[in-house]
Amino acid sequence: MKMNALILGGDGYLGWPTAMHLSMKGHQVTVVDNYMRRNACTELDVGMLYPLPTLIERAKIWHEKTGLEIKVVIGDLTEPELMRSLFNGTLEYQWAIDQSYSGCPDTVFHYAEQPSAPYSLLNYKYANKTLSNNLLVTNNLMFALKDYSPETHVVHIGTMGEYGTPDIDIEEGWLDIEHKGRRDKFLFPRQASSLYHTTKIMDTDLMWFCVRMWGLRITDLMQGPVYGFETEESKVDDRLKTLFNYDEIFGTVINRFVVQAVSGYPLTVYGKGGQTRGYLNIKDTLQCVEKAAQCPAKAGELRIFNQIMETFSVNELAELTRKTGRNLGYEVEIQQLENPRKEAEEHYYNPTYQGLQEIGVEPHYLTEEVMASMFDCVSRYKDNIRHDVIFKGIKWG
Ligand code: USQ
Repeated sequence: MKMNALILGGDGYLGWPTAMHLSMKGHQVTVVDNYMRRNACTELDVGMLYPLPTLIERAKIWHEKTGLEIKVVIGDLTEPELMRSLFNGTLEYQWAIDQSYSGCPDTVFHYAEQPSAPYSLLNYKYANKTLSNNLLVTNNLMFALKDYSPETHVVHIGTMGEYGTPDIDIEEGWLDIEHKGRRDKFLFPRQASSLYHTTKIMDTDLMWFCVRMWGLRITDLMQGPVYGFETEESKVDDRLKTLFNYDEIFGTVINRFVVQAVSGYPLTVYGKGGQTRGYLNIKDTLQCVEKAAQCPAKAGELRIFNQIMETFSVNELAELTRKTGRNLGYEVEIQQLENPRKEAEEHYYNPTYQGLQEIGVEPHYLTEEVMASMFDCVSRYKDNIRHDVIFKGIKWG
């Protein structure tokens, strides 16, 4: 069934690849973004691996190469009227072949959030930006749905970091509890280790309230750190590759390690390196959101999946990077830095993550071959790599 898909945060690391992926599958796609991420990268001078065309330029390139249309709206979704215009048809597209309103979306992919834990703890101003952006966008979305389109299914990107690292197995979102002889089901206990992750907990609570009050249908995907940047659709034209950060603020650990290895910077293992997380290839993010959209949550359901494919400790990732690099002729060193974050460095970690595979997701795993292809891609941009942005030691405390 063809979707009318609205992607909030369509310029981001995951939003743009999702837009191309759904467009290629024949779905109608509209993207909205205010360039928050790009502007933050410019403001904080973090650098990117390669320059990026604007969202409008990317939509034009996509159209030239495939004949397909991704409609573009540039604007700030913390403005309630902009959010509402997407559902009541009063919006203006900044770029579209056909300027007529696509109609009320049947699926919203909600990525429009400040995604970095270090950014959220730079100082109180960035903390405020993270809180206000993430919560206002979600709240504006909830009210727009209630008022115009309660049947629309929302696929929201949450984070595994909502759960923290408890000393018990992590379930998929919910936990059955027996207390003094009675049983009930609750959201799995959550305890984030950054302010950014805390906004995601607040998102979940907000969405759960709106599901209970207004019968909305929402899938919340608890995603782990994502790696990679090439997808099937980015092969259409090199300029369509997603943005790629390797700096301390916006880069995620696997992407950072590959860049560090290619450029001769010792791998930055924080603390003891026993921190274990669930990881996934960017190609699997696309599969997960698509499969979740194809079998939507029911009205009045907050459905939660843990969106990871395998777990690694930081030390295991560093070792894999060193091994892959050495086999490709790079001299890769590992350094243990004093951990700038407040997090457990040795801990129990046993999350459940069957749900997405049960609805048809087929995992790509992080093998040496997969990592070697990342080395290959990153090495093409070796001259752009800036060592000064790799580690500044943004502290939690
Ligand atoms: N780490 C290092 N060295 C580095 C960078 C990171 O040892 O150079 C460690 C961190 O201390 C942490 C782990 O690697 O223990 C993962 O760090 P990360 O920066 O890759 O990921 P994180 O800050 O947790 O956030 C990322 C995304 C975020 C997403 C989250 C999923 O930026 O949007 O929600 O991954 S999760 O980690 O499961 O919460």
